[in-house]
Amino acid sequence: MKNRIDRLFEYIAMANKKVDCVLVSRASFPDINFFYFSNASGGLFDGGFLLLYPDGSSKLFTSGMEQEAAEKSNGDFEIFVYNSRDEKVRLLREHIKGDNLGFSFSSIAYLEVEKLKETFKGNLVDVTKEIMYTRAIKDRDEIKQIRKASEITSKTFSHVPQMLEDGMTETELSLKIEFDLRNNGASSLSYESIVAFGANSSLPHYESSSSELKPGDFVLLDFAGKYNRYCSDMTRTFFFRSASHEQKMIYDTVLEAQMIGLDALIPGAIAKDVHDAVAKFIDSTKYKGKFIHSLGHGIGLETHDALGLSPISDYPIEENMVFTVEPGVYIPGFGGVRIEDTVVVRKGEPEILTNYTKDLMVI
Ligand SMILES: [Mn+2]
Repeated sequence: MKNRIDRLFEYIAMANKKVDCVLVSRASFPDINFFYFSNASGGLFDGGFLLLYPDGSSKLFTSGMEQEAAEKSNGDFEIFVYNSRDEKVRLLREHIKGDNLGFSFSSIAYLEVEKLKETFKGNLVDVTKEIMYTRAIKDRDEIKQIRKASEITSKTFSHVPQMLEDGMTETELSLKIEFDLRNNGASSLSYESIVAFGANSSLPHYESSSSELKPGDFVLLDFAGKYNRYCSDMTRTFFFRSASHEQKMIYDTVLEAQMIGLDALIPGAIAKDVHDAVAKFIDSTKYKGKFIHSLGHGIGLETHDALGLSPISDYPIEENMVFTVEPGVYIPGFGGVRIEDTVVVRKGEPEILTNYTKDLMVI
């Protein structure tokens, strides 16, 4: 596979944009694109930046504080060190090539752009989309990290049945889960864990509270570990002590919906058609209108990475894109079920990276 910078400039050329050099800045936000293009393994590089060139080369600019981290990193870049704001500006002036500077307009604060305009007088070109497309297709190394993160997460899911206790709070279960994730080798959490008991499970982005677990509850768990900056994402819904007929019906519907989504996720399919196939199925059941979010999202360095699987996603699916497939049915005041896996698009069926049973589990 071609290197990431070459692929970025290919997308820029395909969009007929004229860009002589791309700036990836760590000045405003923790812009994850910096780590994507540098592949820097350690360090934070606050205030630092990268310049990417059409010949596939790159330069990393850092304060003296992180010179060592830059040198120890396995990135393929030339390193330049500045020790003052003036030196930084001088380096920028010296190394920005040409009159057309590309950067992601969604990743730099307005204030930083104002400063940049004092340093660079040429054209500023937005390459947000091109970076997004580059990042959407994962290389072998990225898939390896996501696979590892997913294995860690799946292992914790397999420990959940032993964790559930009558009367425990959502917060208590979160703590047990997060301890277990770290114990299995997660470097951190991919996102804030969602632990929802009973009727709380009807809120897709529920925040855990002091609600107590009781027999007959839905137990919706959406949590995942990170490994080497790479995320995974997984949801399972269990039932505590018993499951009613209605709960089982919801579960079976969501499970079937997920199978439909996985079957449709093949190279060449248009992303929104994958979402639509699932939404259409759920709408053909008694749970019409109860699937209230998009089917999934890209995942990688960020939990919500690049392209999604939503009703407005009009791009074609390609091999080695990594997505979540996560249909759900939510009944306010009663509860909800979501089943989510992290998967890699392959030639035939997608490869599922998060592996734990999807059989209805009454614990
Ligand atoms: Mn997700």
